[in-house]
Amino acid sequence: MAQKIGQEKGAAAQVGTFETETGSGGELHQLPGSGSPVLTTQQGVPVADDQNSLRVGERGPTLLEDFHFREKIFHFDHERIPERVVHARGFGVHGTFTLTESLEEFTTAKILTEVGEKTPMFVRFSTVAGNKGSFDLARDVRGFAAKFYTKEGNWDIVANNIPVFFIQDAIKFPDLVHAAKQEPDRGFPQAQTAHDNFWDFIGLTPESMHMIMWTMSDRAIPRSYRFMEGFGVHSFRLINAEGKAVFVKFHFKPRQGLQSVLWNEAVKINGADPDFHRRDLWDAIDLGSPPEWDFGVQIFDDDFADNFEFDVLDPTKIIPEEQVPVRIVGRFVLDNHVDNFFAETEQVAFCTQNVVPGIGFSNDPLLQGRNFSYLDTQLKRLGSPNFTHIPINAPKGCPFHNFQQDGHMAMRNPKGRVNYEPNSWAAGENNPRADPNTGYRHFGEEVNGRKAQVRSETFADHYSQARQFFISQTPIEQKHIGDALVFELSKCERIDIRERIVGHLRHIDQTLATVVADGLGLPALPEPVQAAVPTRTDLPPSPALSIVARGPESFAGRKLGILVSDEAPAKLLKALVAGVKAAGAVYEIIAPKIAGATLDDGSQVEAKQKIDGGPSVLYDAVVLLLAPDGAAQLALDKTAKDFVSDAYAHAKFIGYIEDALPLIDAAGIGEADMDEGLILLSNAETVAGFLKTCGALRLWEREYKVDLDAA
Ligand code: HDD
Repeated sequence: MAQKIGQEKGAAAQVGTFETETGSGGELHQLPGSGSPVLTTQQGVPVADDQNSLRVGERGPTLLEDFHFREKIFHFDHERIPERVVHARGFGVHGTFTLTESLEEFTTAKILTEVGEKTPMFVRFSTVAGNKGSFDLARDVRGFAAKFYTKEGNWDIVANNIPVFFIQDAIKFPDLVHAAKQEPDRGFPQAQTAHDNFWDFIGLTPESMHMIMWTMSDRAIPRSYRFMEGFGVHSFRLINAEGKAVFVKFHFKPRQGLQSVLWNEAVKINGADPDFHRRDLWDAIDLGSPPEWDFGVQIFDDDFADNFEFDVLDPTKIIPEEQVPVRIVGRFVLDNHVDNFFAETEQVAFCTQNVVPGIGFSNDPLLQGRNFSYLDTQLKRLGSPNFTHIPINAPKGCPFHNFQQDGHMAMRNPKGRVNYEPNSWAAGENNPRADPNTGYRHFGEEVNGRKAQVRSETFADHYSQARQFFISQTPIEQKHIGDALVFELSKCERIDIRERIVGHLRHIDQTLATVVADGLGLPALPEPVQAAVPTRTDLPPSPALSIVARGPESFAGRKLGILVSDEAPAKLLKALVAGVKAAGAVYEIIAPKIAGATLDDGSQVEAKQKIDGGPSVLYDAVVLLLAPDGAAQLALDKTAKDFVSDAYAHAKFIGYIEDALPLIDAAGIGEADMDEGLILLSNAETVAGFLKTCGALRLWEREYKVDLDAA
């Protein structure tokens, strides 16, 4: 109902109309001539003074009577809600899913059978261990939780960017998370697993070894959310119209390709831009190149499951794509910012139990436990069973009716007399009924057995797939895994904790175990820990598991950093900018001063970053366009030297002109270090060649050399 407010202010207030969130109309008084509404209390009372509280005399005490002051402070005091116990730091974005191939043979779910149908969706990316205010580039698993607002209800795939998990049974989740997060006495370290408690738990939990290979790999330091895969991890069920079920694993594959950063780079990015990942996604959407993913499924039947080398209910195992190919059946694009971070990113509530007809669960003990935990945690976090009334959590693609009522903050309240079923009141909008035909049906799987707290023997092999992952990596990726283990374990104070991990590595790969033992300076190679079953050495490498082997072939979606000085060559910069655009990439200008630079043709170029605010770790490749004076000056500047030496050490491609050589030299890159990754730019042709080479993203051979130089 529209109501008149503010009329009592007489001629001073103009009246307009507005829509409130609940859809009821109202009238809004505007401040004359300002185009803005008048500030009001939550009760709608117009406020005359928002700068001074009510007091006695000019210097006297504040009065309790000031209801505006009290309401404002009261509300502010309660602005925070508990952060998520894990995945606290997240970034949400809206998008659309489109089905390209029907899975009607396997499922009745409309989202997976109606080709061309567009389903709105919301994704929240996250890190796991760090608190809400931590940094984006922690070495960590990334959450990739997706909510699809389908015509048959909300479907959540609460995915990660890694296809396996640390533990096999949900009962161990609190221990895992306690061990991974800050140590309880000191409250640090923040957002990292490089500490005794984590590695102690891991060393005593051999089932985590496969996951450890992934978290110590480059997967745990992605270059951007845009360059990550997503995995539903568990085997789920698809159920068709005849009630028959198959197993399914869900995959999201970035159309931009996969990419990660180096650990040394991650450490520096966290200082230079703690919001690196969220800014990257925000900018990509703003610049009109929203990221897209292919949506794929691995479908397999019970026969396959019975004959597969491992248990398909074990969440520490994958099914190699070479064995069951990922069938691409859809695509999604993430192309819309949230309007309000709190309302959407913070308040979104994912639950693994949110499935739609035609999609069901397997008996994976981790999934079964998750189905309890997610619903439960939302009550704590959002404060009411009515969290489903919050717009980001409410179904969008379909009507919804039930007799659930009351509770804190109930925004949707049934009308009329009937609030139970069965009832003999007249049929109608407020009297919903279950539908045996289209309603959700659980898959009628036969189950029998003895009640017991047991772990199936089919879950006992903890090393074979860890080994398979390791041997599937390119040599540089294997080196990164070794480096990461040495780094993390070097942060552990207890030698026995370090040694126990090496004892596990001995079941995975002897060279890896030796390299890590050597990196830790252990006096001798520790004995292998006792294994339940011997490692299988017959599993072939799975090329799908490597990032580098599947690297992109173009520079599209990547970012070039161009360092310029006054008198830099305008013609070359123009060619670079055109080339970058043609490659579907973006660039940023970095200059000694934020005002930018005056080029050799007298034109002015604006800078996005001042040199110390735009270190080279923020870019995929860099160019040095410097005039002799500029190069000489920057050769004396520590941050400019770091810009070049870091780009070099991080194996990036560096374009330069002759006049920039003094800076390169000052950065410690002598003539003998000039490799094919340093590319001389002189004209449009060399610029085009440089950008083509940048498509390889890194000159990995250089990393070995840099590491040897450092040793
Ligand atoms: Fe979880 C959040 C992913 C195991 C309990 N989890 C959470 C989020 C993601 C995952 C992406 C963030 C959702 C968001 O952005 O709001 N979790 C996983 C994956 C797992 C997994 C892929 C293993 C395959 N989780 C797991 C277990 C339990 C939980 C075994 C408990 C038994 N997870 C939670 C939680 C969280 C959560 C405590 C914290 C906030 C929330 O749920 O909404 O309930």
